[in-house]
Amino acid sequence: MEFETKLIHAGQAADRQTGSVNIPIYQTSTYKQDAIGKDRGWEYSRTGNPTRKALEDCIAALESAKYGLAFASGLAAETAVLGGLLKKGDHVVAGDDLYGGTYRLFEKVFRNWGLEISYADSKNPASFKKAMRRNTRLIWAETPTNPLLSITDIRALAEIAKKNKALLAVDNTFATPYFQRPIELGADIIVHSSTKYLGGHSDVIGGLLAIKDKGVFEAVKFYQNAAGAVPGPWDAWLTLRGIKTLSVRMKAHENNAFAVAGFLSGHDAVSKVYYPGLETHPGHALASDQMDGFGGMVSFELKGGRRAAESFFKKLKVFTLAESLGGVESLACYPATMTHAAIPERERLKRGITSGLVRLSAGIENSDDLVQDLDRALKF
Ligand code: P1T
Repeated sequence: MEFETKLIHAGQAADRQTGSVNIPIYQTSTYKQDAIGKDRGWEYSRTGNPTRKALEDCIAALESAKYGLAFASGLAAETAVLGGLLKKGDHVVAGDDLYGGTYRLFEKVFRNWGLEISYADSKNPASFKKAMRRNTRLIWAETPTNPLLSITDIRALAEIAKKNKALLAVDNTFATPYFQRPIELGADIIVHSSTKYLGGHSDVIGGLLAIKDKGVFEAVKFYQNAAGAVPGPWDAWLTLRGIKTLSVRMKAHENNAFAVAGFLSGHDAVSKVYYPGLETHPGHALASDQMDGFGGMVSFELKGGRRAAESFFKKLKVFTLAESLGGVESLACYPATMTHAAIPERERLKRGITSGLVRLSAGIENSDDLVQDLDRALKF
């Protein structure tokens, strides 16, 4: 089955009882058992729910994985990977450019649980190799990264992980499986905030995992049931509904991102544009190789720093100043005080998240309206 067809059909056969072409919302917490020890495959909705299962099967198919798991949020999915697979004293190497909430989870939660965590240059596989220790169990990478859109070499990290008997987890939230399927490049675990492009309409919080191997799946599935951060059936259904249009939306997001990145590249008020689709982006060749497109996220640096940013955000009319990304509407974000505020200022600046950095999520509106909005807002 081709990708666009999987979006509509994977995990979503017509309902056996009624023929409903959409998976019903099984809004139930529990299931009748016919006798002691005789259930019909479902016992309690924390453990399993048919609507959630459809979503889990769907993400597995989209990511070329065998197994899928759904969670109440992206961070709940991340927690299940670390909580289900690692124990005190284990070491994680993570890329240094990543969502601020992921950094906070690593630093403020899992470090207290006894995990060792260190960071490597997201752009440089040699830096990951150097950071490996005898007790390294997991490599963690976002690519493209949030918010600087750096590209990490998935094949190279997969090789490093394999040599060291560690697992490679890739956060594929920005690319989505439409543009990138890391398991095909050697990754073991795919992480998604389905709050973003997969859901696609800024109306549901969710997280998904796609997993290659049975043993890894079973450990994380055990954690999912034991810890319990599952999505309700309604949220699972909304996410499935969003996924159906992923291919048409991602093309539109990307077209608009190219228009926006092109406009910003020539602008006097802008000192730097981060978009992997631009030939000037240092990760462009690698992105062209390991991705099928470049996505809908664009970041840029304002020459005028925070004061310019304040004026810029105030003048926007089509872009909305808000956290999150990947919805049909265009959003603009100020990472330093919003999505990456959890990273201490010194660390943030070292990583390139400056007071002039703006992150845009190009929606699927008309590109002329987006460019005109930016043009107006950049007149200081
Ligand atoms: O918000 P949640 O569904 O828990 O997902 C967390 C998460 C994980 N991974 C990446 C790459 C993310 O971007 C996020 C959430 N990010 C934002 C809310 C944001 O505006 O960047």
